[in-house]
Amino acid sequence: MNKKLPKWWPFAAIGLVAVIILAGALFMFSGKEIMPSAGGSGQAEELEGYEVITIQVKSDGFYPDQIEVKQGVPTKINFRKDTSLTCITDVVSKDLDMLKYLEKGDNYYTVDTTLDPGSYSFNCGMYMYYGNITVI
Ligand SMILES: [Cu+2]
Repeated sequence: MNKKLPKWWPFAAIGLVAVIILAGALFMFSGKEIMPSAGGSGQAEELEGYEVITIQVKSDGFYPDQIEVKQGVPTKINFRKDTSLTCITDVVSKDLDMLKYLEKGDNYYTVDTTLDPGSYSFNCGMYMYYGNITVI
């Protein structure tokens, strides 16, 4: 009990704890990355009763970049982002007054059912890639 520990003991203990925490953090981080795209945002989206149109967000734009939405039909657009290797971090639409940050995975945008028929354009936050929603 009274046996003296070496002077450096507290530092060794702190170092050991730091290593354990770091290893734990790394493990959790990699675990998250490995997990098969669990949606990213986590929260389950209510899709019941909605028409869902998926637009893939890729490194070189939106696929497809032209979609049609029927007026009055509850519709959600899923901006599906399967890669981080794209500069498209958000979708912007002046026409729709929309600004949406894109998480990795599914990103649902609910279309206003009262939109007038017509053409509504959207683009990436950098105004590099464009797409169009036609309400019919
Ligand atoms: Cu860009």
